[in-house]
Amino acid sequence: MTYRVAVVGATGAVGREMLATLEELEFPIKEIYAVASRKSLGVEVSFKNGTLKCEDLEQFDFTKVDIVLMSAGGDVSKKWSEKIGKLGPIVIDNSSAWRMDPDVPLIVPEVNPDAIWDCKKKNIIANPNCSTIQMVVALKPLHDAATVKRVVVSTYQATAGAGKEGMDELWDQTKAVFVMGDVPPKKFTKEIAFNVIPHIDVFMEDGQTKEEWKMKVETKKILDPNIEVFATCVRVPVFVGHSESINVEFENPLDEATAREILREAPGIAVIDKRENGGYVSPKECVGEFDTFVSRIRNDPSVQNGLAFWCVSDNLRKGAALNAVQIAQLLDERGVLTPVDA
Ligand code: 2RA
Repeated sequence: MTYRVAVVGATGAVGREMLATLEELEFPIKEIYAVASRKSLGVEVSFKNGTLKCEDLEQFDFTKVDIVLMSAGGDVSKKWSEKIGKLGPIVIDNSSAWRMDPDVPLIVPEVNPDAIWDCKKKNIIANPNCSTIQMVVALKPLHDAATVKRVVVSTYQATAGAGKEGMDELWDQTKAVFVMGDVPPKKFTKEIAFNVIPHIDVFMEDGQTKEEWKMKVETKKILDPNIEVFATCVRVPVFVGHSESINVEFENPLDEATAREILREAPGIAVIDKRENGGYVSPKECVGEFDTFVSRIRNDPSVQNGLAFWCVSDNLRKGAALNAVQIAQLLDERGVLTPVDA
């Protein structure tokens, strides 16, 4: 069984990773199309041993595909996803546009695969925010074992989360320091080179940022509405790979050795946790990897049934493209779609 797939936003950092991930996971493709805004018309993007020429989103005939992997930002998704869904294909959208819509499932395949059938309401599935995905992949097996009550998380988010422009700003400002030049902040609110910025996405009325709010509401929707989450999201001068320091309070006792064993067995997780120099994973080592890495697992005696750990993942892969392609695999495995040659 093979599928006709369109990648919308194919020239962006995540769009390119989506194409690379479809190829690496050998997703069963009958036809593949690269789609982008008119300004990218004709731009070539790599796929397998060749290239695909980008087609214009406004002109593309979506009735000829089964699955649309969409990574073109919230405004484009709001304008297009519902229209495309009505034409027949299932849209897997990487933006925040549909995540909290009650008629749109928000899916991390290791956590809530059964929500896949809810996609039939609008033919849209939302891909969660990158910082939420890696956290819920790690929390899920621990929640099954001891019931998570409350999570306090601080993130260390790479510039790739702000797209190619974010990475370029880090690169240009870093180079400028050595030639005594000046590259003023554009994508970020302060200089990102040799700095950290405790601000991602817009501020909300209560003082939290939208990125912090997303971690809370998305965790509730994906994993359990009873879990309380308090997040502080920080941009750091890293190109790719988000890191998180996660403190969890459980309903029931869970010691660090048991937690380590549970995480070792959990899907999508690799535990690297040696208490010695370098016996943990930093963002540089997770680039291009599919797993979410967990290190520094410790009991937290400052609270009853407390556990702390460090969690690192490639935000362009599991945090975006890989999770989207795994959702497409789930559609295939569960028989949600009728493929073209069925
Ligand atoms: C960021 N979470 O890192 C965003 C990307 N989805 O800015």
